[in-house]
Amino acid sequence: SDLPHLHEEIVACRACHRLVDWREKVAREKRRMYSSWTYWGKPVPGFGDPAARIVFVGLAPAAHGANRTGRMFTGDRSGDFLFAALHRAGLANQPTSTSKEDGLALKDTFIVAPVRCAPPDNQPLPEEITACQPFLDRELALLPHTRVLIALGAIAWDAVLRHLERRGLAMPRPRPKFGHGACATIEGAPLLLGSFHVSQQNTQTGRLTPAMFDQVLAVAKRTVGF
Ligand code: DU
Ligand code: SF4
Repeated sequence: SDLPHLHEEIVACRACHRLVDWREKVAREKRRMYSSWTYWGKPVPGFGDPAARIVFVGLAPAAHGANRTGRMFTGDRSGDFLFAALHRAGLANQPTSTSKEDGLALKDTFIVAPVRCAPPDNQPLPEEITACQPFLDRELALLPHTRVLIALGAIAWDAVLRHLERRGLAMPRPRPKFGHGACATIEGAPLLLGSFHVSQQNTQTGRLTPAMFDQVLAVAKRTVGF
């Protein structure tokens, strides 16, 4: 299969009943400021440059962000932080991301997530992460130029490690531990970098600053020679 076919399959998925109910309820009820929008209300496929060497792994769509716009990190505060940083780094052609039709293009960069449907309280259940893992595995397998994986948060980090194990790679012992700035070299795998997630909870409290995020991007760019 190729990326467009995988994306069609992802968008049609209804496997997790709790998440299907939630994503569709949010899409029906909307937020007042987005009342003129027809919410996406479906699973969100990956986005970016199919030849990317740098691949971000997020968490899950935000209820009024990607669940509204249909594109990863598009239309919410997390995306404001992320795309501004990608633009500073030369990895995006513009610093903002508001809708699928806004002209945004990523360069050498792709964004995926371990969970494709918006979860209540931004918290997927373990069985939902498990149910969605095959989409992550398949999408990462369709990005053959990947040289750096950047996990945004511990859930992404763990999903990437599971993905690499499923690919048959030997996991170092002890198992690489997530942290901001963590770096795991696994034989036969892209370099794995950890960053705190770009959520408001981190960026508005100073737990994750633009400078801290730029540092991770700098390591990624240096690794691929961008
Ligand atoms: O159909 P397409 O031109 O391959 O692009 C589909 C979609 O992917 C478009 O919305 C921009 C994005 N994209 C990107 O961000 N970076 C690329 O290098 C190529 C495509
Ligand atoms: Fe399907 Fe993943 Fe959404 Fe669950 S989270 S319904 S597996 S797309």
